[in-house]
Amino acid sequence: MHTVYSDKHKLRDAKIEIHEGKVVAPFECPRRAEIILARVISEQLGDVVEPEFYNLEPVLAVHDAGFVQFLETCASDWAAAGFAGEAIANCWPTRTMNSPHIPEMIEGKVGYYALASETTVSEGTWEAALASKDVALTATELVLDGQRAAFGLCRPPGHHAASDQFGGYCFLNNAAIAAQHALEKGAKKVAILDVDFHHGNGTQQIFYGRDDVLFLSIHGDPMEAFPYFLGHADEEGQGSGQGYNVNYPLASGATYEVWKAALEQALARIREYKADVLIVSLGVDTFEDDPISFFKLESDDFTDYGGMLAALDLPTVFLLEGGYAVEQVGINVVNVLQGFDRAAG
Ligand code: OKP
Ligand code: ZN
Repeated sequence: MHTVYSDKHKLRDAKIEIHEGKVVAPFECPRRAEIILARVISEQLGDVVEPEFYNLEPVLAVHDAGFVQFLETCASDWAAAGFAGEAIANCWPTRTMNSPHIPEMIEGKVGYYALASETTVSEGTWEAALASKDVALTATELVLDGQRAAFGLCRPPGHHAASDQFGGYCFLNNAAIAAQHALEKGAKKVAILDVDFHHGNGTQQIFYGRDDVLFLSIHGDPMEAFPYFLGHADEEGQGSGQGYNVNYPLASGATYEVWKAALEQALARIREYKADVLIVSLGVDTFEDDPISFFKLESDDFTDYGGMLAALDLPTVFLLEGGYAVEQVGINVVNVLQGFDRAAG
């Protein structure tokens, strides 16, 4: 299958992340994409192509205009305020402070639009996020134009980004933008299967009230894992979206056997839904050696489930999300794609 890749991911190169009370080098770093690209090439997965350029229209179809404007100028507004470091949320509207007013001061704005504080908005982040959505849209377009599958090597990732919130290393929700684009291009039903270790809270929130996008996520139980405040099994959608949101939270230490049982249920639900297109939020932080996650998948397991995804027999768009065991991230991502390609014939 083709891989869509842009060098512009390198513009997302934050210097800090707050992790376990320490300032660390971000887990979500440019090297991740370099290693995955190198593996795509060395394994001859298929052609590597540049993304087409898309404007903000597909972004604004799922994200709030004020949020988008905020992201665009956040890093420069922060610098203009005289702050020397990277833009970071220090305080935000909590359960006891829910005034609708949006602060004017950049520090307050960052808090308003943040859902977590580990992720900074650094110079170049916005340009990289824009390129990442171009990668996602171009991969989607390849599949809508008749390719069996395509891989969008997105960086930064997207699945934590909600309609008006960033965080969890995510700014624009690439999978949501891609799904909405597929609908606008004539698909009637899109399934988004999120296999990243973390719950795709942003994607869930964006489509929670809708039945034209089925969202399914297999992830670390939010009682124990980020993003903590969404991703429970009792979140099933609302209104006409009731029944179109499906969460499979799994406890710490889940082996491939446990994880695969959840995947089988998810695949059965996708079959029943009769989707026109499948979008896979492909995070490989389910890997046993991932530094911030607690599942136990081994490298060969990724090949195995890639084959299971192919058996759905749907046009399939793979979009990169997480995976932080940097030395193995290329092997694990490409294993999924090769497993898919081999089974798809
Ligand atoms: C992004 B993606 C762990 C805190 C986790 C953020 C994780 C974001 C993951 N102690 N902080 O879903 O891979
Ligand atoms: Zn993740």
